[in-house]
Amino acid sequence: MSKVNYFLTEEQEMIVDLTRQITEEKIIPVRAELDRNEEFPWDIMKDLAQADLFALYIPEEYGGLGGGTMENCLAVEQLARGCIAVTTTFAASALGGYPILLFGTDEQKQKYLPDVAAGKKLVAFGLTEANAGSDAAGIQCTAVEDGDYWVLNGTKQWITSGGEAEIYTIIAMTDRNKGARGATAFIVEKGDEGFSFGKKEKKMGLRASSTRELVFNDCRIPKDRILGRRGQGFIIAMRTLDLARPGIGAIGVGLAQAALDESVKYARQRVQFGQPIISFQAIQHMLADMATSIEAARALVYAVARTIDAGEKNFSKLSAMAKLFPTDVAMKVTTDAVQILGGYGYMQDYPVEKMMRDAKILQIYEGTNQIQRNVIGQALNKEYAKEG
Ligand code: COS
Repeated sequence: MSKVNYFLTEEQEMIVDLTRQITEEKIIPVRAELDRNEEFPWDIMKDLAQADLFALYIPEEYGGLGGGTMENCLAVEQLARGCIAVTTTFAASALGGYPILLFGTDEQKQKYLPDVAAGKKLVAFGLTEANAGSDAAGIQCTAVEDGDYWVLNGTKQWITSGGEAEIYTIIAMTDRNKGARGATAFIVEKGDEGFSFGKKEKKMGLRASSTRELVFNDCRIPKDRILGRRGQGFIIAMRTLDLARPGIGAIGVGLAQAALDESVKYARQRVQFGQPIISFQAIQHMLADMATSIEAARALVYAVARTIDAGEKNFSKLSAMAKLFPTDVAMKVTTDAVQILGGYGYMQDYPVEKMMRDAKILQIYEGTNQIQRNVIGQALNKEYAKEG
């Protein structure tokens, strides 16, 4: 098979091989059942922990492997070829861990990251609320100082791995009248007084991942659980999302690739009008567009991931592009895959039905694709203003 040479290092090739193997042996055989039963993939999380994959993005001094965005993208791309509900559960722990990694004190990193790296504890990221989705600065959950404690009140909605994770990075308002500058980030632990979980959501796709409400009812946490400075919470959330979004793009690439693989296999063996349907130009052109857009998406994700790892500080626009394009590609490609498989594609007997249901979330979570376009558009406006 002719492949683009992305000049991966030996270590990166090993990550691809390892995650590919886990996908084939552990994820693909159970994905339909996990989806049907809406079952949290604990067994697979244990396999990923055993393979040291939770350690990928964490620095060595905190028990990690010291990998970067590129390594993370390579891993999730391969896992996403199997099931993006499983992959999202894995990736959400990195999303939850980034605020600690980026803004935690050395003590906080020592306390939390080794268990996260070992896969003993999952982390969840809590920003979204019922009335604050795209408008992330509109959160209403509050945190008030009370002696040696912070007291949290309010709810967070649609939190990935809610109830299953042990550690939660939460953004709450400490100064309501200051808007985005009035938010602060905190670490909350499962079992903290006044912290409980709401109902598990029923979803169109991504059904093996747990999506729940977090409820803070006079939740008291020690003062030293603040992340960064008071008022820095919105920036922490934005920087976290900037770092995580290329990973969502990589999940889109993996999912789209899996849908293309199924489509080519099917088109080669499905006979209509006396010949395999791949011999019809209508099908060939669809497959050609699918393959070309996937390769373009992959190249973009890898290029942005490498730019981030090379130390670029100002990457919000690039990161938004690396989320936007591949996830739109994933929606289009999985929809076309169902079309190529026709009636069979619409049935649960083939995996493309789940792939199309799952793909939709990629255009919504970690910032809708409309928000990504806003981020890109606003960055362009600023950049060209600077150039005069
Ligand atoms: N990195 C660092 N700082 C950032 C930033 C970033 N990526 N994005 C914004 N900021 C800063 C701005 O510079 C501004 O700082 P000053 O007050 O010092 O000027 C402040 O944060 C507020 O920025 P802005 O006015 O652009 O905020 P908005 O309320 O307009 O919101 C969007 C900006 C829409 C981009 C933001 O709310 C967003 O990303 N929404 C989507 C949220 C999301 O992804 N949710 C998914 C759920 S989490 S899985």
